Amino acid sequence: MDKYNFKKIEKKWQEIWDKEGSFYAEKGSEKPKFYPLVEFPYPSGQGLHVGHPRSYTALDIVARKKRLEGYNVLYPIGWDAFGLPTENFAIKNKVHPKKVTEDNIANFKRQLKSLGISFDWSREINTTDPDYYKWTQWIFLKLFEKGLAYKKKMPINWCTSCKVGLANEEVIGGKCERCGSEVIRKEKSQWMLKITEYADRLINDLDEVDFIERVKTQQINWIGRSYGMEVDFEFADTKLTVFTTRCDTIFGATYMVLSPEHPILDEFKDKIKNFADIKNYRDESAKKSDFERTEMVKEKTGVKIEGLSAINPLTKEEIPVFVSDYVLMSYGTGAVMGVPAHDERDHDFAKKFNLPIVEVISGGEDVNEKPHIDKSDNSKLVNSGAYSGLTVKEGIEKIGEYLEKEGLGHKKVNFKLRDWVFSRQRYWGEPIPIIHCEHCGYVPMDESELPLRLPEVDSYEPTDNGESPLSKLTDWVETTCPKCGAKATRETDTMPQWAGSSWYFLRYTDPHNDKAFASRDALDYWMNVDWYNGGMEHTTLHLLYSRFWHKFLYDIGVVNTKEPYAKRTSHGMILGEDGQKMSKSRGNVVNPDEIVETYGADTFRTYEMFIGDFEKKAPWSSQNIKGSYRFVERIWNMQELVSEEPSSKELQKSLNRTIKKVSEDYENLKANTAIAAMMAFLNEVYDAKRISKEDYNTLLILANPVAPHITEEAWQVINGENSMLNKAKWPVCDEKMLLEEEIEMPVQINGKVKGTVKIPVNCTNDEAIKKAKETDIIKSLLDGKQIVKEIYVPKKILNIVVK
Ligand code: ANZ
Ligand code: ZN
Repeated sequence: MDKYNFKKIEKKWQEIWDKEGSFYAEKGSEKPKFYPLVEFPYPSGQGLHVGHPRSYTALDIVARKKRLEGYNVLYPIGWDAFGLPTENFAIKNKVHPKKVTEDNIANFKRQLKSLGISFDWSREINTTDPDYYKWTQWIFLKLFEKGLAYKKKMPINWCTSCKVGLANEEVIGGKCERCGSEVIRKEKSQWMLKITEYADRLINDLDEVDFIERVKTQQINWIGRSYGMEVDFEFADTKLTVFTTRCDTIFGATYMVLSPEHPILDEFKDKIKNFADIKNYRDESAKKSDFERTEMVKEKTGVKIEGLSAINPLTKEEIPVFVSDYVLMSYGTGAVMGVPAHDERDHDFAKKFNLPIVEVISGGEDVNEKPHIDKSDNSKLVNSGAYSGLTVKEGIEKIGEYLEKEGLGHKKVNFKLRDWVFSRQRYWGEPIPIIHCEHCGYVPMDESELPLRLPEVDSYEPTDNGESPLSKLTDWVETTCPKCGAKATRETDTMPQWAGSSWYFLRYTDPHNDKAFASRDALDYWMNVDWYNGGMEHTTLHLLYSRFWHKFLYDIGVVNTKEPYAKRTSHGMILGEDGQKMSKSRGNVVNPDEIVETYGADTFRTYEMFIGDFEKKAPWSSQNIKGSYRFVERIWNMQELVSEEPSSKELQKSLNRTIKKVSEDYENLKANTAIAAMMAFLNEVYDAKRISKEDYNTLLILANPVAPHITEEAWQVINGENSMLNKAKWPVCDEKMLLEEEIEMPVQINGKVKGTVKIPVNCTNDEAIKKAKETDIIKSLLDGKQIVKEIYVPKKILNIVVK
């Protein structure tokens, strides 16, 4: 037997799989399909991170198993390649982003191939390829046609360093998600996508899919559906409408607060005595992000409006009106009623401005000290006229009815979710196929003109005025109106990085189609994605955006499923040896290339799976990876024990048990315990010093999804040059044999273990007790004693109480 030589073996099999197209999904197949999907990577300059293969290997295991079970499997990969890091690198190093992207992709591809993941490389896609983004643009035109893409001047999150507008999702803790710089508010005309129109369905349809609970919860919270009321307060000679989820507390509304951007302020600027102060305050708040205005500050600020006040619609009392930045213009109506006794923020504000705090919900402590937030039935309305004594729930209902009857308010559902800012003032993105004409407004390009190619430019630096670098290309910008033929200009903003990934799973089903983004046949056969694994950080961005696009495509009748993904799981992060997130600055980054070089891909894959529970984060250990190497090596060395004789009965049973365990665990993302079971089986084989050829083959198949190269090679050594494991059949566990199995059960006398007895797993209680009493030790100990009681926990333990 040759010594285990992973370098030779891995190279050999990767070439064979490539040459034979062993993992290409079949076209026009009669087989049942299985479509697993991993988030396609952004080809960054850093190359593959050891975190990537955790997800890729986990689904590779399922993909490989399903193929051997007779499924037609589509396990695709591609490149999500537009975006800022590439553009920033290009600017800094004066290389074209296209070149940077090509180089990075080549490196990623080499790395992925070196891991032997069974991707269907014939379906590789690249979001920056005009043949691909043609369809991204096409979908945009459809959105535009249906009124779901619109342009709006609005305050956006502006990164002072990247000089680019960011979606709310890209602002983390008031800072730019990419560069960590401060994010301010800036007015800019932006393309927007009406994802809010889908808010309800994006929540409701979660019932139809098998997503892990924390993904569902995060999406629901992000969309943030609130049932409440809009209520009118008299203000000057007009109405001021607030949004409240707690109309039961109106009797406790002792003041009102407007967002600094509220338009009514300008409307009444002549009547507001201190309008200059308010304007100053507004300018100050404009510098803050929503996060700073709401989440970060405990200390409230604000300005009281002098000269105008409001009337509480139920108490009819006159109440002061303030302007404060804890109220956001982008939520509800941009105005709130202040109920300091029962709302934390209002309480802080009332304390700061010395406003009356009136308790209207009983059951708490002194509301002057602390707001009483409880909404359970223990809390009852007080100081609320005829409504006093009602529970909160009843109060909301009854006061709501009254307000509706009097025309003072109406029910309203609000969402935290905002429309999606779909413009970027950057170069490296999909051009937006819209032309602006002075006479016709925004005019879509004709579909037949797509793709609208990204023009070549000499410099991709963002302009100082915040316009896209494309705006400098006069020749490209100036065009004619498709509608009236007049002189017109092209849109110079590009799409955000999330565009290409919002539909890529559809393209994989038919990636070379130039008539449609995918043929209807291919979509009907392959969709939905059966299983999608990806990072938790994508739950509120990519996962939500792509569900939105898919639903839109469903609505216009070009896909036939409401949801794109039947199942969603998520992997934990792999940390550095020090338990910290891997990063260049910490110097704790593990390079996959080095691991493959030292131990081989099979060991790397095994270790990535064996590192811990899939959903949990786990620190890398350069010590523990040696254990994985040993496991792989022992599978190889076992060739020496292969014999023409059958394996012992014990070993056969044990293998049968292993088949069951491994098959189940693989499908439940528990490759770690599957590997542990195989390790235990290896020990038994080495103890027995012999395994039949047939059983060794079975072991090779079981281990193949985790360690595909070595198992293929060993298979060929055992079964001959022309035999290939990837054409074998997945073993099925013999349930009958499982029933024949015995378990060893401890037997106690008066609570002390005196011995054990082997009982068949499927025996009855009586049989088990009888068998226990017949074993030599127990029999002799029972001799001459009187049995008082037998306490039997089936198959776990038997306690015989004697006198
Ligand atoms: C009175 C009240 C009394 C409120 C009380 C809460 C508790 P969710 O559940 O997140 O939808 N609100 C409304 N519009 C706002 C805005 N633009 N900026 C900041 N806060 C705003 O929260 C709804 C509640 O948030 C509303 O109900 C309102 O305060 C506040 F004991 O009205 B409430
Ligand atoms: Zn025109």
